[in-house]
Amino acid sequence: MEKVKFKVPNMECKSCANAIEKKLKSMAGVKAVDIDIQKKMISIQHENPNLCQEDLTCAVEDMGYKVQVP
Ligand SMILES: [Cu+2]
Repeated sequence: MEKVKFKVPNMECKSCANAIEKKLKSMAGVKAVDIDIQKKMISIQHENPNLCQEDLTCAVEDMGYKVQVP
């Protein structure tokens, strides 16, 4: 299982988080998406060897959010 973690500074509320979670969970191999709105952190667990961190961050950026990779 691969773990990917990044920050989305302009994710402000529950509906943003829900939309992002739904999008990420629709991607192949994504098993779990954990979002901390207070810390604006997203943790993803997936088991798709072809899925790289950029695929995940780009999907979030395409929705109009900014992404910071620690
Ligand atoms: Cu929002």
